[in-house]
Amino acid sequence: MRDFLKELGLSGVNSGAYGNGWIEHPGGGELTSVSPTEEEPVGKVLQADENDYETIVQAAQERFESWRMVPAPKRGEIVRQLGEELRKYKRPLGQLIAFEMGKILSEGEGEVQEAIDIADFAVGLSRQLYGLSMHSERPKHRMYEQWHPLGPIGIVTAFNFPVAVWAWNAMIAAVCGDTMIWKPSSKTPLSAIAVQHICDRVMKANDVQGVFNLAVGRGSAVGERLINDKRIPLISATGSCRMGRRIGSVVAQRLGRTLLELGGNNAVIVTEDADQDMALRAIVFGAVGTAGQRCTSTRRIFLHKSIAKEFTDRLIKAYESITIGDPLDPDTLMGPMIDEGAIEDMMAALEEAKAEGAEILTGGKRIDRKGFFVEPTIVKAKHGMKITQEETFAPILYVFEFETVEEAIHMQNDVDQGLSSAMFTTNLHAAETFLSPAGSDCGIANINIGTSGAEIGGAFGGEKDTGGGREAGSDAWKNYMRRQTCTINYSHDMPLAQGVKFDIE
Ligand code: UN1
Repeated sequence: MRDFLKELGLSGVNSGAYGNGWIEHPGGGELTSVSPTEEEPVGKVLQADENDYETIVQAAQERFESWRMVPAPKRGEIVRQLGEELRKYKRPLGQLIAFEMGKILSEGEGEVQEAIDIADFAVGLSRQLYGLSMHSERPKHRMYEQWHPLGPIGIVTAFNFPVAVWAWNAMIAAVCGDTMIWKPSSKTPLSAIAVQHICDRVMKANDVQGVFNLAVGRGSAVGERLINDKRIPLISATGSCRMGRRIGSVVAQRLGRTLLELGGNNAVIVTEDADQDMALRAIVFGAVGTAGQRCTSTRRIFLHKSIAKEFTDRLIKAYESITIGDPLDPDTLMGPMIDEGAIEDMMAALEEAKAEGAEILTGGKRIDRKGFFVEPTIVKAKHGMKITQEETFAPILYVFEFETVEEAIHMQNDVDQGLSSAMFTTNLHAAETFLSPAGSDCGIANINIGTSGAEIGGAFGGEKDTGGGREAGSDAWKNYMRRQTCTINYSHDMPLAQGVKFDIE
């Protein structure tokens, strides 16, 4: 067993169910986590069944009754300790993420840093859960709004960010006074269990277990129950558009709230006057980083006609120099994809691209070695090709050409998804057009920065089929609370609003 697994408190067989404490023998069957590099088991997990699910929800409900009455800055103090504990385990947790998910170590550690950053943000936020006060139209009346905790919430996360995306939700929800049930991806359960061990220690020391709970389990035993459960007022989910449509409609039926962070089809526009060195580095990181498995990964680039040939040639050269291999090796820039299915999806997309007349400029093949390795791929495409409208979770980059900035923006927006976008330019007109109401239609729009690697301080999420949710910084905390408008009459009269008269004897 690798040292980092032991350091994180993991063993050969681990409970994947936690409701105010670990459930020792959850009944939902065994799940084996497989390293995409070694194609060997990392460890086993006992999944939650329906009864375990019920225990977990009840624990979260019960803890909510007291947690909501803990002053927010005191909740913040506990989240501060959690941030400290994450700092201590940054290295082994980064290693586990790299080992279980396949992203390179630097990105694995970066992901833990993202969790630490949002913990720090949440600590400050715990003293800033501001409501507005407004002037009443009636004499000696005071009106204000306040924000109260929402309840036990559900957090559904994907394999590609097995720790950070949970943290965006969990740290903010915790200072807001919510308790939570986390359903992580079944492809990365050990990363979730390792984080749960960290939470368990901190919460135990503060005698508030049951704030953070965990349910690794099948969709039928846990996922479907969670989204149908009226006791859970908010479901925050990250995943595919298909999954989001299902969650959105089920939760809407019961008039619950959702926060959806779904697929992206992110593009970079490079104008003729752009700093090409900068653009090149950002595009390679955006398209090849995490083996193209970020929701923010760069999937399309639009190059001005006058620079397209030269820039594409440089890009191909850069792609061919990428070191692919063991994500734990510090020289590696690209690790494996998550599993066999991901490779099949990538190859099917490339076949479709070819059938539509696209040309593969470099890459396109599976690498002949153990593990789920592929070559990062560049495809010359034309606007309107159907495959380029889809999010394939793989390192495929489609290259397009344009003549005017308006045309590039139109093509960029002409897809169903609306998460992240970027323009590389030194031209003020182009930059401001891109950022104007007639510009990018995405939730994230950057100038001279790539599409991936957002900081936690901003609100993160996107429009259209990306689902409309906003997580992490800015005022995303409002998703995790309920707003209450309060009017207080300190006069001795009973005036009605809008001057309505309703006098009784
Ligand atoms: C995701 O891929 O679901 O902006 C999240 C980024 C990261 C988060 C990605 N900070 O690329």
